[in-house]
Amino acid sequence: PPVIRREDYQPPLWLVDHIRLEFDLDAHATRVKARLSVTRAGRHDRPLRLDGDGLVPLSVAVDGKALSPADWRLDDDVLVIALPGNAHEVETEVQIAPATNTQLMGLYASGGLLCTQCEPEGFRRITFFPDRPDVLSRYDVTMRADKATYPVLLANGDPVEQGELPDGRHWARWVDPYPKPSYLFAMVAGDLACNADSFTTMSGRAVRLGIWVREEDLPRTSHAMTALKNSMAWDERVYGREYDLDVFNIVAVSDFNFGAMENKGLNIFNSRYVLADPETATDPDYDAIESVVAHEYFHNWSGDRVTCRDWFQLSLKEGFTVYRDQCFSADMGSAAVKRIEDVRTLRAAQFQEDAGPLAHPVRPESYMEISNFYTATVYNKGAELIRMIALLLGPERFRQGTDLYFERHDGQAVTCEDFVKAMEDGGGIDLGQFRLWYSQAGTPRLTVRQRYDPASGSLSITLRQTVPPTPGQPEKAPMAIPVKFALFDPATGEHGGEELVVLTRDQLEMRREGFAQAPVLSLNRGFAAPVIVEAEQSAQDLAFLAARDDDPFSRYEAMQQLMINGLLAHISGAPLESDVIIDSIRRTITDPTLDRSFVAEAVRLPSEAYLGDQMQVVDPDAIHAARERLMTGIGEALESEWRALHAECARNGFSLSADARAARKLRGVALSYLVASGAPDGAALAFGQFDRADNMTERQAALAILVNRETPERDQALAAFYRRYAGNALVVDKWFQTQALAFHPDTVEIVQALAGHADFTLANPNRARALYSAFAANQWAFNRADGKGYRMVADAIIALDKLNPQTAARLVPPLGRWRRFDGARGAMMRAELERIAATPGLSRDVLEQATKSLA
Ligand code: B3K
Ligand code: ZN
Repeated sequence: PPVIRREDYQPPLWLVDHIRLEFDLDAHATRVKARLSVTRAGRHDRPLRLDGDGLVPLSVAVDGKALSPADWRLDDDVLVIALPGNAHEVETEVQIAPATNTQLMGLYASGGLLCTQCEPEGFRRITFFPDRPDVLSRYDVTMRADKATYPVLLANGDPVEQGELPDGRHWARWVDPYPKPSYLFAMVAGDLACNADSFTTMSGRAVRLGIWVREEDLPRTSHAMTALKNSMAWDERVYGREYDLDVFNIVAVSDFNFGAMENKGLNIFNSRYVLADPETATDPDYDAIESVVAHEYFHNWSGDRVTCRDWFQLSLKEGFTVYRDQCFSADMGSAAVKRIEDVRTLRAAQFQEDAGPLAHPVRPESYMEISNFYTATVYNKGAELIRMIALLLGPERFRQGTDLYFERHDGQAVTCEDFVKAMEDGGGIDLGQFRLWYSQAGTPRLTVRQRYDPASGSLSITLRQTVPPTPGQPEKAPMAIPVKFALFDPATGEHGGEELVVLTRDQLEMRREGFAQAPVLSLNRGFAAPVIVEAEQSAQDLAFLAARDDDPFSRYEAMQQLMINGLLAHISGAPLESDVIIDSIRRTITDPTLDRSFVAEAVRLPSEAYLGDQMQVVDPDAIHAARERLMTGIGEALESEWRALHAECARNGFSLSADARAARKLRGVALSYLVASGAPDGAALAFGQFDRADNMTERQAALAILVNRETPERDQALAAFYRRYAGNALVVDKWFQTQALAFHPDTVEIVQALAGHADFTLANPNRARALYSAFAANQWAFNRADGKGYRMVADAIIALDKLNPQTAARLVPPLGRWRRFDGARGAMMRAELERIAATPGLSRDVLEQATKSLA
């Protein structure tokens, strides 16, 4: 497959000012008529080229006259028409079959619905069009369909007309006044019920809001609606951005490749990011709904009104919008805990990506298949870049920068460079060197050396940065890294103020005076820069920070580092030193001033995968054994504390208040330590919580603990859970996922058996991910020494690729981590990648990921 390069970008030769679309909808045979008003851009004599993907023109007409097949040609999938003048009306007609569209790109069927997904290149599966984000058009869409099967007809923009047709059919016309790229086109037809509400914007306009779901799901939509209204108010308050159409609709569908999609005025969502009630959704599910609803809504400005010039600029909208949704969630709940969660996600997904064969810059240079670049680097590292810009500018100047960006580029398709320039011009700052964050891949490493001189009472700190080589980038220039730090006086527990320095060269030396004894350094506070810090801090200093640091992220970090150091030392042969860890945990869980949600984060052990990331060669068995051992030690030493907490955090009656949610979270952590302690009543306690819970958070937490144990309660709970929720797809996904994530020696065989379960299907992305993505994230099970885990995932990739290449390709990166493991495991992983790459008829999506992973 050809490689597309950023440097080859050429502006479009033809523009489409307006498009009229007419759909005769039918699951098996949908007719699509398109009428494009095209204009020649600049002086050239090149033909019009309209992208298609698997389309055959039934007719082609120009300015009302039918063309003979001699007057157009198909160049691969592209429809090429030579046009004499500078402006023409071009009409095409095609027929497509949504029911057999298993890729879930373009127009497809999900449940009884017909719906669309066009980003990034799905519109060309619906009609012939210059399917690139820098061609912006006004859309006028007419839908015709059987009224009984498809009573609701939705598209972008505002509804303008509707009516009845003979034969039980009806029609609706939607017009979107805002020019938009084709990737934002959307349409839904089906039997849907509506949670209708309204929002009055800051200028006093009333907007009709609708969340459209299957009738039986209607009671589960109120949380999403609240999140939507909060998002609308937040974007007005924080960014001065108001909604711009008379209606805003969200539709939930059960078959969806991604989380959700920001189509103009008609967001289409994976149902897991819409539906929630206490019985079926956990607290993290509630949070995810809030943040995805906000994310898609925020795209209305950062994405739709100002969009991307080309797909290399994807982070322009995604990094910025992730940053916006992170700040929104921080404002809605605990900012401290939100930051901890976001950093954990960044490290788990993005740092791993940056350290492997698929590493790429936030603004990539080339791709074979753009769908493979909807990555943690573009999204989450992209968000960290915006966060650093916001830090460097401060809140007021950052707002001046975003105001200028929206004002200057409204209605345009622009680049990351345009964003940075607007920040410079609006905020009054030079971001020259900072731009390297967009072009250089790899996670910078920051090493810290401290020397305290008791005679002069001074401390010298040396910061050094290195950026590791990544594919195609053997050498790196030093980055501009903002570093926030504070120096604590161990005697008073106070520091003399937080400082921000920007490291711009390889090395920076600083001297600070006036310390009667060696101060304790709290570094990269708030995780201000997305870097790996290597500071050799003593257990004593870490324990001090874990107890005293006033930056909650750094306090959490110190605790985690204490645990990591203890575990890594034990893995390399030292006895397990758990006393300091246990003392710190004791102090944390008994500190009445701390938010329980924070406490739960701080006392949880680092994941096995994160421990693996700290090792030269990941040893999954040793990591698992050491972590379990520490878990047991902490459980035993603090058994009565855990028992007390577990009882104390129980609540009568469900509430979504912050306090109730924090209690549920800490209760789950207490239960996990209690069971790990080996207390004889552990399994019974867990089963009791499972059985009596009046909410999914506690039930699921107990189930996730029980699946790790060889006890009768394990099977009892799994059976009861399945019986209770059979038929609720989102909860059945949890049932699959919890088993795939289990610490159980037979997880490979269990997952294998689940793949044969009557409820399992590769055709539904949520179900496929619940089993295989979860399993591949289970470091101990996936990397079992016999290689069966690798083979199973490779088989799944090959099978899924035939149906849905995009979702199949997302399973490849775990196998691409082969360099991180011992020779035997690495060879087996490579062999599976080679087998995948050699499969005949492989998609471009999987081919790109497999071949790059082997390199
Ligand atoms: N913009 C969509 C991405 C969908 C792409 C699918 N390959 C989701 C989001 O980031 O909001
Ligand atoms: Zn997005």
